[in-house]
Amino acid sequence: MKNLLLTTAIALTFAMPTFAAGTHDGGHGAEKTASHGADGHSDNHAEMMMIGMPGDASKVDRTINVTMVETDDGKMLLEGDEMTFETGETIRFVIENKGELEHEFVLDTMERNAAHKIEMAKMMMEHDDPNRITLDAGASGEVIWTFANDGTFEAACLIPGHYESGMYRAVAVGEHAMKASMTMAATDVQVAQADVEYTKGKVTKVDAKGGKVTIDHGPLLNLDMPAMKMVFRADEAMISKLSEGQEIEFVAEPVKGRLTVTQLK
Ligand SMILES: [Cu+2]
Repeated sequence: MKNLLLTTAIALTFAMPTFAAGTHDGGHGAEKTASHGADGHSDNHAEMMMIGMPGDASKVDRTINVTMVETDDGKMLLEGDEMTFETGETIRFVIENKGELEHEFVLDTMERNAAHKIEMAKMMMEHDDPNRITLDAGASGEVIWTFANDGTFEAACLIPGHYESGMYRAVAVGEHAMKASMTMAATDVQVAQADVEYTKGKVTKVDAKGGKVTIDHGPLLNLDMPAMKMVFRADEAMISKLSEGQEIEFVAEPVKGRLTVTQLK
């Protein structure tokens, strides 16, 4: 009887981890595909993207001009020509950064841009993918892209805080062109109407001279950022109310491209 119990126990011990591992792998694998698929760290990877593939410079159908700008009221924009394309069209995007900050131009699905935005905020990842170009202030560059599939895509800057400042544009390919502009309009309204939510956090460092404060915080819903520890800007008046170890509830917003603590309670 003792032996039988022992055997059963061993059988269970072996069975359980195998089952658990199987479930974990499946879930994790799927998640990885969703959030890391857009990395396209190799050209092969990029060729399989929903939005299309790097284009052939000798087969460019049209040129689209894009200007990266920062406005006086704190917005950042990708200005320029309408981005409505035919399926299969190869476009030369000529991009000029007229702002004072570094910006990037990424072509991808909205889902992948959203996933990447979170990764960028967490790790400040540097990217070098064919669907992406990073431009210093005053610099210009090109992305040549062939749009392979019908659908609603997005051109965006995923540098933390920039997307939230308005740095994204709808890219409509094929029959979905009309739908795309309608969806984007609806998204804008949603963002504008969202109530400002206070986030809980703990101040871990105050740099009064630099106008910076490090906060270990919960999810920032208005910025679509997960819980993490990061540096925010704060003006003199705000800094004077903050001290190391303090538990706070705060609101952070992009101000001139920098995430800034704007409200506190
Ligand atoms: Cu930007």
